[in-house]
Amino acid sequence: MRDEISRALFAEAKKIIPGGVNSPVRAFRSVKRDPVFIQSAEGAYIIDVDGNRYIDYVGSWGPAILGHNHPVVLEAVREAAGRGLSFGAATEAEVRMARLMIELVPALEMVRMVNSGTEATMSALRVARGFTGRDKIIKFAGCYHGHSDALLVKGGSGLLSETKPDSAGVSASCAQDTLVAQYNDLDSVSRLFEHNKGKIAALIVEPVAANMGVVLPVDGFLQGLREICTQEGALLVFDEVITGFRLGLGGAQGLFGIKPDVSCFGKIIGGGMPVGAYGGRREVMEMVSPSGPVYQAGTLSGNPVAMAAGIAQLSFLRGHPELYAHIAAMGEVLFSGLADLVKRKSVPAVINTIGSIGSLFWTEEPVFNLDQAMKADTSRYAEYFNFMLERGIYQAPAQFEALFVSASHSSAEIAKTLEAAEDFFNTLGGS
Ligand code: HOZ
Repeated sequence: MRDEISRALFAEAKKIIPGGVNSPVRAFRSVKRDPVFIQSAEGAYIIDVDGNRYIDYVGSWGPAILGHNHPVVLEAVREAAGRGLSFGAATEAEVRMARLMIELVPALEMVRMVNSGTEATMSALRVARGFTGRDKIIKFAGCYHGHSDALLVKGGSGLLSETKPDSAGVSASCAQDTLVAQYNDLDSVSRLFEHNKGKIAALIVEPVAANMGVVLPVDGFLQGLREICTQEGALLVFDEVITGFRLGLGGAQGLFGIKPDVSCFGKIIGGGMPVGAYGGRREVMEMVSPSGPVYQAGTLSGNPVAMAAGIAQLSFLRGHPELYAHIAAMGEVLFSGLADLVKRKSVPAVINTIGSIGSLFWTEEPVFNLDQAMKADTSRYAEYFNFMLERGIYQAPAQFEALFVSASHSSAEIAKTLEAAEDFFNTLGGS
């Protein structure tokens, strides 16, 4: 695999961009090699600046659910861009987008567009505090909700490749109201509520965790959270930045039949453009300025080109519900194929999957929370990643991330991926 141009770009980037990248996981540090720089993408493939072509299981970390550069999304972007890139004023597209999301997600009565998942979760919690008049929030170890100060406590994603899952630069006062529970452990949640009676504004959760690798909620976990929050007068906030419009049009909340008070979205709803959104019960959302006293604003919020991309992608998904069956079927072939291989080759790994997302953890024990995820052998993941990359398979460059299958992946790509994985497993000297 050629990588001269990527290497040269990285050398230059490191001089002028912190770590050479604009988001830490992209630096490939945890897979112990320099990153490849991407030049273009089409369907299920991405192509780097050295001309290497890979089957892509990152999909821009989720947005590319239809595959890269889907013609419908691309055309909508071109058309909107022709009419102006940004107005900083209200547009019809924002109304259409809000209407579309409200029609598709039953728990949404009102929605506010922002520019990223980080903004969505940060704003959702501010609203929860404004609504309840309480300060504290609960999050789960290993769940990642973007990089706002109060949420960079025991975070997932890139933080798990750092020395500790917290960030420098977050003041003690910002973090003191963030309480941390164990994923899939309702007792740990109840204890926090007991010790902080009447003080907890909201509990935020990834209904399927996908930033410590994919970790599924055990039976009754999400329902239990719903009940505790209702009982304690706290808002239940679902971070559906990854699962929204991926696990079906209704997201994880539709799949598991839970109605959160507030939901956060990003990634897919922007069709590849920077978009986030938060929404929920009318009485809660009416707290947001200028309806109510909770301030939140943005020059590029509801940007017309971004709205066009999001509307095109969501409308296409709504018009083609069979796509969900297709991506879930492709996910099933991939992840059950990997699970079969793991068993057949006696490889020390477990597969966690739901629909079109999944993770292979290099550990033999089941993974239901961060402690179990952290037992994974990250050096083995690095070897696996590098082997697969050489074979033209682009996976998440870190153990604690998800793999994403898109509507553009076909059996041919999955078969090639499984073949490469089998060859890697053979190098491990199993049966
Ligand atoms: N936080 C993303 C993974 N969960 C990575 C974002 C990026 O590097 O683009």
